[in-house]
Amino acid sequence: MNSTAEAWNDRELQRAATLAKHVRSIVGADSRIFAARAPGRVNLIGEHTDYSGLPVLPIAIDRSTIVVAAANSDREIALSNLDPAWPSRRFPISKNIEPYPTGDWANYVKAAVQGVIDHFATRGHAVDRMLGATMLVDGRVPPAAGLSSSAALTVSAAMAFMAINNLQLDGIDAATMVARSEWYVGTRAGGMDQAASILGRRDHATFIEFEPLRVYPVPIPADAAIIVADSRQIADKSGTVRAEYNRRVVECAIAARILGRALKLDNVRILGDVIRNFERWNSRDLLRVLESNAPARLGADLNEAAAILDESRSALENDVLGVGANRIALDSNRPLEILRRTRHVLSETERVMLAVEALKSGRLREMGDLMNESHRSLAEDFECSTAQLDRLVECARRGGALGARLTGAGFGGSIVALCESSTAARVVDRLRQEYYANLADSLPFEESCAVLHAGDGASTIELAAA
Ligand code: NG1
Repeated sequence: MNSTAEAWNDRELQRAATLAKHVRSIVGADSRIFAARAPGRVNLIGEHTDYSGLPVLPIAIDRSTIVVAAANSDREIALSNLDPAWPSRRFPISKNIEPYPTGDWANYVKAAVQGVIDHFATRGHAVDRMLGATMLVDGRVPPAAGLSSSAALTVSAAMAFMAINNLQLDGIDAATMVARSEWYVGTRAGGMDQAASILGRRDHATFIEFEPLRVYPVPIPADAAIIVADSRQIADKSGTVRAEYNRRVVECAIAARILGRALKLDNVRILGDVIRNFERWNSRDLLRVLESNAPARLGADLNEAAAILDESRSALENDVLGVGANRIALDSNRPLEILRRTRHVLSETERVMLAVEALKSGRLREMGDLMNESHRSLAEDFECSTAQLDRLVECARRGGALGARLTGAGFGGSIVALCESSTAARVVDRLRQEYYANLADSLPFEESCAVLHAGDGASTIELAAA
């Protein structure tokens, strides 16, 4: 993983120095101090595809979380945050770290530490020899806005904990290790956020493939500008949004199994497993197979799905809902939308492949069209847009954006818009006048809507003694 200071700008180095001063005042001036920075991300295209093991095209953004850490002798993580809204926490290092109640910010750090422990314990490192850490966090990725502040926190905390314990991993292994960290907090997320945060590259989008994880940087044309605008509708991952998200994970998994059975493929769990069996495929043909083997909607009690798959319902439940504390609870009053969700995921995958080519050859208009189509598909088939997100997207397009779409899980959060650099100011202005001017809150506009740049992925440095 990147361990040079190149990825740090002066402001970030300054932030790290400020954090280090606080940490030294706790642990003493002689301690070795490490600083890990991890950026948030914005996804250009490839939404709700990662947990099906299908590709995405995000950028790491130039907004980051920094964790400064020093070893302590208590075998504990003593955690605090520069922002007093996030209370200090302290927890012991152990093989199985119990999560705090749902919604506690420190669960992301617990997830990170647990991820590192799991990874290295299975490779012969004794957990009872791992050192504790005093950690101070400064997060500048806006939370609940679709910019993956949670991945920025998890990645920076994992890297800081690794640095304290002199544990090393390359970027791909680190991204694989932390990919599942959101599972700890109950969201069945794919690995996009962590991979983008770790493996992003300045001025490039990152084409990410899963299983196995592979990344390819795609240069962003110099005349392109990327605008991110927060709807200010909170997409709170610890409540209903998590239930909606996990529901879609289940819908996609059931569709994959039905396709796998219909096509006589072995070991299919996710839609990516289906596609990896074919050198060439297209969404239309696969949707036809799905349509002729299952109704478009299935009962949420999984009886019908189990009958189609010729499996016992309890085995299917254990497979797709999971077992234990984080088992997904489905609202049984609504049917599972098998066909529409699959139509989104497969067509989105086709769009991602086209988007990579469009971006590579500087065809911004085509890239914009693909983003518009992605939004339509997310709104109509995946049903994860909201009236606010739709309005923001419309405003951006009216202002001259070549394309605009919701980014992240949706159900609130942000949109991303692509435009020519020369039109960026006009688009931002339009959003200000048509969307933000009508909002009742008094949050500064600049915090919600900005031109963002693709920045470097995460890295760790050791800070010189005071
Ligand atoms: P956001 O909403 O930005 O956190 C979520 C998932 C991603 C991906 C997108 C949808 C989490 C932490 N991340 O992103 O893995 O599935 O939704 O493409 O849930």
